[in-house]
This record gives sequence, C-alpha cells and structure tokens, in this order.
Amino acid sequence: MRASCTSLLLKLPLRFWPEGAITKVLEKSSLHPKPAGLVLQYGTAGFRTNAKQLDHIMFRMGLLATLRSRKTKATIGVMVTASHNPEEDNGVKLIDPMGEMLTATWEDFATQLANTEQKELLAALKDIINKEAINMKLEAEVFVGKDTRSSSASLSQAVLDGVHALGGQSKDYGLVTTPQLHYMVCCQNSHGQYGEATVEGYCSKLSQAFLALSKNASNRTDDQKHLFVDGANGIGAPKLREVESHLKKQLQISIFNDGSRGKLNHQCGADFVKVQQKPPTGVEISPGDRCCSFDGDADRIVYYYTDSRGFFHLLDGDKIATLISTFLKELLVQAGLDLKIAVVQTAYANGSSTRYLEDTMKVIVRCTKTGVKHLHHAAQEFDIGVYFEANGHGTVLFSKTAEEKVQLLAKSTNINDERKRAALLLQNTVNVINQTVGDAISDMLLIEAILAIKGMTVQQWDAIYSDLPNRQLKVTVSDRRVIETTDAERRAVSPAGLQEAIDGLVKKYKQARSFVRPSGTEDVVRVYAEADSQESADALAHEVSLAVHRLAGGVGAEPKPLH
Ligand code: NG1
Ligand code: ZN
Repeated sequence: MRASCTSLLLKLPLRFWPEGAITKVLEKSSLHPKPAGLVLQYGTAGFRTNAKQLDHIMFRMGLLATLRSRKTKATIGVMVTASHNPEEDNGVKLIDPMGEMLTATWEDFATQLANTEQKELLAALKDIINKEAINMKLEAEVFVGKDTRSSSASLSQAVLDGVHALGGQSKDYGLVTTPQLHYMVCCQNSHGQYGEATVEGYCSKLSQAFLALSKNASNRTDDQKHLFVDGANGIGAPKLREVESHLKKQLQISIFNDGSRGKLNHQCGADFVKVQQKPPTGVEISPGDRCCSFDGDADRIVYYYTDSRGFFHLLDGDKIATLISTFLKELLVQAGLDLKIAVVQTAYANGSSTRYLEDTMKVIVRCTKTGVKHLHHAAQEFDIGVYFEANGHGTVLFSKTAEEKVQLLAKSTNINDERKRAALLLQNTVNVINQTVGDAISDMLLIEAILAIKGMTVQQWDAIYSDLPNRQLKVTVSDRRVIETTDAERRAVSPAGLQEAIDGLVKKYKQARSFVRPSGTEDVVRVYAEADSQESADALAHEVSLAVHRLAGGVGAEPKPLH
C-alpha cells in the first residue's frame, strides 16, 4: 500500500512537493486512520458529528488548512467545536484569511479529503495541490482553537498533527470562543490593523469601545447595569469573565451555567432557549431581570425576561437586528452620513420583524438561505449590513467606505456637537463589533451599550414589535436530501406534492407561513410555522410535519400533535 502511494507522489514536480513530506504524511496519517466506509459532509458549519468519528477528520483538516495557508499566503484558522450540539458531539470549521468562513470550493475539497479512504489520502492531497497549483515550499501558518468539550483536547491535537505533517507552523490558542479565533486570524492577516491577535488584545479592544459608548449613558442604577448570563456550560463563561475584568463595573454580570457543574448545552444555552421558548435551567431570575444565553462556543446570543405574570419573553436574533439597525440608522441621520444600511435575515425570521423593518423602519431587508456564510455575503453588499439569524447568530459589517467616512467625521473639528457625538458613537460601535463572525460577547456589549445610551429597558425593547407565535419541529426521514428548496428555502420543489400540501395547510390559518428544509447540521428535516396564535402555529407545524413524514419518506411513527 505504501509503495503504490509513494510512487504516485513521486510523479509530482518537486517544486510542489518536497520528498521528505511524503514519508511524514504517511507516518502521521497512519496514527489517525479513517474508519472504512465512513462518509461525512462539510455542512452548514463544517463537520459535525459524534466525537468518536472525528479523529481522522481533524488530522485531515489540519492538512487542508496548511494547504489553504500556502494557497492564500496567509494564516488560516481551525476551530474544534460542535457549537450548540450535545457534549458527545464535536466538529471542526476552517477560517479563511480575513476571519470569514472557508470559501465554497474549498468546502468541496474538505469533503473529498474527509471521505477519501486511507490508502488514497496522498493521491487526494496531490489532486488538491495540482488543481490549486500550490507551492509546497511556501511557509504555512495555522491558528488552532478549541471549546470545552472533553473530546476537544485530543481532537485539536489531531489538527496540529496534520499541520505539522505538511510542514506548517501552528499556534495553539487552546480554549477560545469560535469568534475569538476568527478575530485572531483577521488580526494576524491584517498585520494588527484589526487589533492584536491575542485574547488580551480582543478583551481590551472590545472593552475600550464599550466603555467609550457607555459614557453616553446617563444616571444608570446598579440594577440597570446588571445582566444575567447563561454560559451554556461552555467556553463563553470563562471568556466573558476575562472581558468583564476590563469593564470597570459599567456592566455587572452574574454568570450562570459557567461549566463548573452542569453539562454543556444541556437544558441551557441559546439554542435551548430559542427552540424551547423557555428559560434555561440553572438560572435564578426574578421577573423583569435582563438575561441572555450564549451557545456552547459563544457565537450566538439571545435575550429574555419573565414578566410579573410569569410569562417568558424571548428577544431573539430578529429583535437584536432591529435594535441594532434602529440605533445605527438614527446615528447616521444625526451624523448626516449618507450610507446604505440593510438587514439580512433568513426564512426563520419572524414575519413581524420583517414587516416592522420594511414598513416602519424603512430599512432594506434581504432574505438568504440558512447558514451565516450566506448572510455574511449578502451583508457585504451594503455600506452597513446588519445580519442575524433568528437563533441569535449575527453581526454587523461596515464597508471600507463606511468605515472611512465614519473615521473622517469623528476626526473632523468643524462640525456641530450633535454630528460629532453621533460620529464618535459610530466609531466606537464599529470597534465593539467583531465583524468577522457572530460573537455573543461582542453582540452583548453592543446591545448593553445601546440599551444604556437609549435609556431603554428590556421590556421597552421587546415592545418595539410583537412576534407572531411560531413553532419549530424536526421530522426524521430516510434521506433528508429528497427535500429540495428554492426562494431562500421558503418553497420546496421536491418531493412532488409537498409544497402544494404546505400551501393548502397554511391557507387554513390567519397570518400563517410555513416552510421545510433539510438541516445542514443534523440528520433531520426542519419544519417552521408561524400564525396569529400559538395554538394555530403549533397545529400548523404539526400538520406540515405529517405532510413531510408522508411525502418525504418519514421514519418511525407519524409525528404526534403538540397538544
Ligand atoms: P441547520 O441544522 O442547517 O438548520 C443550524 C441553524 C442555522 C445555523 C447552523 C450552524 C436553525 C434553524 N438552524 O443549521 O441557523 O446556525 O445550525 O450552527 O437555527
Ligand atoms: Zn455556535
């Protein structure tokens, strides 16, 4: 087996592949063998599955990141995490030079490399090297980070093994949030322009901007400065503590689910709160307390509170996007800056939010497919692109022109006080935001600053518009790929008859909307429904689930009604 692979590789021009590397890859890869027949896909957020199946994937992603680094002549990031999935799972995502998600063609390479049987691995590498004309003599650098899962330590070591096997340099950041690693990669490749590529640099950039913003808030009581944070028993909790130490008590944080006792993402965290529409366990809150939940790798955040009648109120990604875009739009008017602002959402955005943004706020709204890379790309088309998935993953992107205009105005001496104040607020808003990717800590600081500046309570924020009641369900089918969608996933084109069935069901309810799509991270079909009452949303979601089960090859018993 060895002989045949080696002879294949020897045919490569030496310029592309120094001979010593061949033996090294062979030696190292035999320590991270692929279970024969296992097929995995680089999905919505990289590879994600039970941690036991991932050792070879990690090693190979170390190899791929090294190739990508040589190709781009830049530092590449590899984050070991399965985000909001259960503790037993793990996953890996690659980070491109400016801190963005891996480009689509390389996602295909990732899938090919992951699924290549052990004896073909070198040929698969050679294929990528040739297709991309990668000069293997160039230096390569890969930044590696991991979340708090028990499997993450050995899996991130497998990534490092892959990097070293191809002669790449590595920097192991150890335990960091996903957005922190994106930030480091961007800082490194922008030669410090975006900030310093250290956790300390991240904490000080964000906290300085937050402190500058909060100077514009007047007379806040300690109660108003208080925030309850559910850390999902993940990496967000310890990293938030590091940031908090820079905040000079301008924000007083009580962290729950900090990982000292409970299980990662178990009955807590942003995904649990959003999908279950109830507070996490492990958080002792009183009516009116302002609370938020991070997910397991701290790239998502949702806010919530309970009212005096004990009702739970969720402020999800849509409410966050509304708050941020309203704030920015007001500042642009005050600063007299003519910049085009848009909000990017997915089909999961609550219909009320879209209506409010378009009709009341007069903001451009775009809808893209699920997955932050789609939202990120769409947001890049505007001077200011605010993008959020309803689940709380999102950030704000400022174009180069927008940033320059803001900087120039903030420096200007011959403008009135109102314009100057707005320009400085905009400048600090840019600095508090992690533009590389959704970031729970950065989003939280921005939201807290906006609420403080506007003197707004969480209840007032919630009252901006009322969500339509909604329900998300999952249906297991034998092959979820039978469902194909169009129109930013809002309509199903296959299997035959499914969309017609959904249309017929939606007509039975008021203000109703429903769609289905195959998940990119779980082996399920997701069903979403909204309507004028919770009973109707629940009934519609159930009826659509039945249609999926019947028409798309449902597995097991038919879905049962929720009530
Ligand atoms: P899938 O499993 O493809 O629905 C989920 C989220 C996405 C995104 C990814 C990555 C929903 C409905 N879907 O994707 O928005 O965040 O995970 O984490 O929330
Ligand atoms: Zn996450």
